[in-house]
Amino acid sequence: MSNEARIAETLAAIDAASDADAVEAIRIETLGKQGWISAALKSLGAMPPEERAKAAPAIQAMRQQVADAIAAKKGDLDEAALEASLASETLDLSLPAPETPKGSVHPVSQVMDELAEIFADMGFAVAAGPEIEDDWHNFTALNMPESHPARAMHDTFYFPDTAPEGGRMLLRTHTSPVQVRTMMSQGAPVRIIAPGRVYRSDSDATHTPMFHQIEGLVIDRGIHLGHLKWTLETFLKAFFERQDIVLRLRPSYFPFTEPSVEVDVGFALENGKRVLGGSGDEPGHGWMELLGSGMVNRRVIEMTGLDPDEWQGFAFGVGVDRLAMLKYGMDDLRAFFDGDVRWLRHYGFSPFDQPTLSAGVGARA
Ligand code: 2NL
Repeated sequence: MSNEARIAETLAAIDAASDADAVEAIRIETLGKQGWISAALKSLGAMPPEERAKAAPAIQAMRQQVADAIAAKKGDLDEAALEASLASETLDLSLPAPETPKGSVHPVSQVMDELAEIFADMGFAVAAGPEIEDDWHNFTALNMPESHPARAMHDTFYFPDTAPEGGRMLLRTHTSPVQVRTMMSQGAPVRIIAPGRVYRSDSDATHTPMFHQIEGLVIDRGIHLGHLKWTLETFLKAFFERQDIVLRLRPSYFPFTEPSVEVDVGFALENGKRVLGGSGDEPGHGWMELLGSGMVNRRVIEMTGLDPDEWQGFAFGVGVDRLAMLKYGMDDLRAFFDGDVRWLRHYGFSPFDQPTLSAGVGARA
């Protein structure tokens, strides 16, 4: 068969090929290592120069013709395959996408965020400080000297080492040392809340060795009990999202405040459950102890380097875990720190549900 006839046959076969495999088989027969066009090209090498110059253009042209035809056919087949899949496959955009796993916010974090939001609106900054403290900042500066009986009440976790200045190191038993540090470093006036972890060697159904506290401190000129009462009332109404919260202030004792005031809130019993709101003196109502507070003891103001005749203040402390339990109806404190994700799924809050005063400070279910 002449080369021309073979080429015509090859081009017809390429044209007739129905898939990529058939085209590939033709390529191997012609342009592959053992292909007949490759062999013809190789045979040029054995020819004398004049003969090669005469024969080469026709063979090169054959090679080019076949290569072009194969490339064109492959392009056609690819395009046809794409058309076919576009025609047969469908993408259902109405199907819901697989859900992205979302984390949730721990109730303690949720309540701390709510408190920060409420107090920010009253001009309070959030202060933080070390959880490993020294004796002086945790006790002495708060009017609890070495021998003070109130130190024993705190069930303190002590470290074996002592601070460079000689005081013992401990896990803070309250966040008050944060306030002491703030008064000393920034001076007066002060308007802060100090939320955080605190530690006491205590463990039963209502006490965990680590718990969360938030303390508030205002130091300014002419601060009196009225400011304390208004601040706590405004805070509790915003936090519990009820305007009918009624407070009862009772005399109490803390070494760091004088006078000291225990604050109770009125509640009603509804179906055996305590619901905050209304006076505790109404029939069927009661008072529940909620937090401790008072006017900052002048000895504390003095020890932080301020003049107690110029600066006065109030302070309060409240358990964050307890606030969370009251607001969101959790009944077991220990579950807060078990790390059981089933509990978190039940009580955890959406990270996208940020507390704001305008949209409501409480988490929506
Ligand atoms: C409670 C009582 C309280 C304070 C904390 C405080 C802090 C400074 C000065 C004076 Cl720097 N007082 N804090 C005052 C009164 C009570 O906490 O029962 N907390 C759960």
